[in-house]
Amino acid sequence: METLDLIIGAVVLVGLLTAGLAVGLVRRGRDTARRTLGRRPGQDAGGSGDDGHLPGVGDDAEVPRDSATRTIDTLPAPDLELPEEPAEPTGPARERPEPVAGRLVRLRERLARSNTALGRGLLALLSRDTIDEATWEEVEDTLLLADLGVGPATELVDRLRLRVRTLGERDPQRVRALLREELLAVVDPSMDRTLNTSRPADSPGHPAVVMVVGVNGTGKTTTVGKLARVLVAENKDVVLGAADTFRAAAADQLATWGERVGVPTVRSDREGADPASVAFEAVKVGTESEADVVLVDTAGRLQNKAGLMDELGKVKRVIERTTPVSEVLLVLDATTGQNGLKQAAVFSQVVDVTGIVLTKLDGTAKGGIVVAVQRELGVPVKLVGLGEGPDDLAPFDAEAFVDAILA
Ligand SMILES: Nc1nc2c(ncn2[C@@H]2O[C@H](COP(=O)(O)OP(=O)(O)OP(=O)(O)O)[C@@H](O)[C@H]2O)c(=O)[nH]1
Ligand SMILES: [Mg+2]
Repeated sequence: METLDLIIGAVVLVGLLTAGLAVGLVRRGRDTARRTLGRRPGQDAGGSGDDGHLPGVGDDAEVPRDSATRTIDTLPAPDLELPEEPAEPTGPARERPEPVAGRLVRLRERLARSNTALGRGLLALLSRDTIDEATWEEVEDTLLLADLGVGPATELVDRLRLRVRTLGERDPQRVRALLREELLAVVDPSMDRTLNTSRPADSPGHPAVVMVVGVNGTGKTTTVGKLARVLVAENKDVVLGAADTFRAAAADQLATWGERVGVPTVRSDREGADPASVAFEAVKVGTESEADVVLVDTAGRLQNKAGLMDELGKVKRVIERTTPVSEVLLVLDATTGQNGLKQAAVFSQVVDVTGIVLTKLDGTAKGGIVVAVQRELGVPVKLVGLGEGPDDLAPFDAEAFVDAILA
């Protein structure tokens, strides 16, 4: 009897030990699987309570170990190629400018915000049951209010009159299509709006030079900064020239734009230095460093200050002792309306403007100025400023512009 008791006791003990071992193995395996699957890149492989899962019913707390079973010295060295130490950053972190391609969408949104009133107004007038003389006058007034200018407004009204008369059925779709066509014609999609920033073929070894001119506060420096970013996004090497030597702050403002995208700024350390020599030096630095483009910012000046306008002419002539100027961009503030046109004409006489940059188009419903200024100068609008943000500059596109107005 005693022997039997002993045998039964031994069997029960062995049974319990086996069951305990089996349960322990299953749990361990489950925990290992969770740790492996649940780990996110960069997460601690030890799963020290931060491995993305909460303990469930039946999970044991891990028994803390007071000493490591293996030290780092006893672990075999992994056979890995370590990446080289990154170089110490020397300046402020470089920004990555937005690619130019996606900007058109934003152009449309920003323009639409302030210019749809024009489109809606015109569509409403042209969709009236009867269009009489008074209606046509209203159409013309709407165009003039949007700064289209007298010439283009009269021309557009005449064309619309003719076409509406022969249109027959005036359903909204047809009226819209007709208006789109006629607006597009006055904005002129045939103008070449390419910005010439390629190294000049007729001046080998030299960078393209872009001069930026205009009256005070129109957005010249901002435009140079934004344009530098556009060019950097296109992988071009850029040098900035701070030929606004009136105030040291002007060169600082420009240099800050440059630093953000790793572009050097050539400047004078003396306030009131000769802007032409700064521009000359910038082109020299650009040539020596084999840059693609040199952007020259100039001081704001009123078109009726003869001395200052002469100085601007000199800046251009001095640059051209080295290499031709590829582009002279006149920056106009769209909110100043017809006033800007008078300035534009005088600047054009002095420096032969090749393209217009219309800034602050985000803050005005007077988008018609695009048409007026192109007519006045015979020079295309090449870029538009649509805000104070660093990438709020977009290439102008006639179709996108008209579509934004009629949005
Ligand atoms: N909303 C808006 N503001 C702009 C735009 N472009 C420039 N600005 C603002 O206009 C102001 C003047 O810009 P600047 O670039 O300093 O003008 P500037 O022509 O260099 O001025 P001066 O050198 O003093 O003649 C700044 O506050 C800019 O942020 C634009 O497209 N939209
Ligand atoms: Mg400036």
